[in-house]
Amino acid sequence: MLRLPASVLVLTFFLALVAWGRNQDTKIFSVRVSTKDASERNSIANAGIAIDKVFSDSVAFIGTEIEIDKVKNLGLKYKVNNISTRKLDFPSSDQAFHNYSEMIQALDSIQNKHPDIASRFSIGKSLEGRELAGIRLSRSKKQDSLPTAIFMGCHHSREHLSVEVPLKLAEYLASQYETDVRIRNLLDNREVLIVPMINPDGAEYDITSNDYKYWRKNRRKNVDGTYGVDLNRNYSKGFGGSGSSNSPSSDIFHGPQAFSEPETQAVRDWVRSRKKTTVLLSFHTFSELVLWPFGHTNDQVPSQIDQQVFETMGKKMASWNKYTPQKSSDLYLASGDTTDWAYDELKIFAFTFELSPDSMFTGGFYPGASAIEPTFKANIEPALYLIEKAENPYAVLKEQKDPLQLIP
Ligand code: 0X9
Ligand code: ZN
Repeated sequence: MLRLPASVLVLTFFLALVAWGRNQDTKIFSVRVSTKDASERNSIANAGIAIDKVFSDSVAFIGTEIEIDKVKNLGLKYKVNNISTRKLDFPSSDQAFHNYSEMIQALDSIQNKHPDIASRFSIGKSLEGRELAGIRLSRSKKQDSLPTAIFMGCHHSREHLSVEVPLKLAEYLASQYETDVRIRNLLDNREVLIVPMINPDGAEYDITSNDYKYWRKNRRKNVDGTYGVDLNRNYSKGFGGSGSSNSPSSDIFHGPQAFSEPETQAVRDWVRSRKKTTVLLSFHTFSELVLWPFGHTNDQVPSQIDQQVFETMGKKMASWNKYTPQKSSDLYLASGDTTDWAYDELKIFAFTFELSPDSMFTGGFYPGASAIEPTFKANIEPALYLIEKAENPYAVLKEQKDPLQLIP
């Protein structure tokens, strides 16, 4: 029989207890921490906490007693509100949201109704074996012959609204093709690829009981018995740097190495293979922000022209959805996200949108079904703009030269 030293057994027991606690009766708190500046915000992110909302004088996040202890140790002032008793019910009150199988059915239905322009595809499988399904919208049958725009949702499981917006975008584009000249023109001359649920295992887990679980990561079983890797910390650019954690129990655990997860591997291989991709949008919630790279460093992207393209496109899109446009790192540093990788490796103009609501006091991750339609509507024009500009994102710099501001 294998004999282990007592200290190892005690440690194992302790870790198992932490893991069990985190996954069973863990109390969940909404926490508001006073912060003076970006460096205090970064110290919180560097403690392994996933910041959900940045205010001028504070930040807010959802966490457990573990995260509250971390804030205590940083010596920052904070207020907590226990939200674990709040009952929320995805199946009844939030029925309009799509669970995994409903999302698949919705994609099938778009394809069945519009076979000439819509076709389903898969970019791979999640850790638990769910198909990572997408829909391709284009009049052209020939793959990789037209400028391509990519939209993704739900890297973070509790951000269910980030599934609905790209799904509705797919339905909208397909249904308007016959009647709307602008949409027809776009789909005749572009490929639009939409994968609404990058993290289906986490999304399903978040709704497995009648209480939402505030689950963010995927469902990887980590070496210490805790669950989950933060998929938006698992890409390679800046992997393991500021605003990510090497502690498996952290909500911003980056995983054992870059692209350790099947979901991020699938995104990587798929995006790499679609050589005509020039623009990409990864939907998240919440805070109402339009973000662009870099997020892992305060440095600008190396090309000043590209930086101007990001800023011009970001601000233009924000003029329609009324979100706040900013470089990701101005919010807080976070390393290993989708957009830093996509821009760095493939020079794709990649954006993150933090959708509605604007704060946790107006619904946070669970704003209710009434948020779906207005949030989608606010983001139609930004999405069409991205698709339009996929042909040559650099052209936005010429259009910008409008000293009399005649262009609306
Ligand atoms: O932290 C994230 O992954 C994103 N926010 S969320 O609340 N949806 O988790 C923001 C990523 C943008 N990147 C940086 N802020 N650096
Ligand atoms: Zn997110």
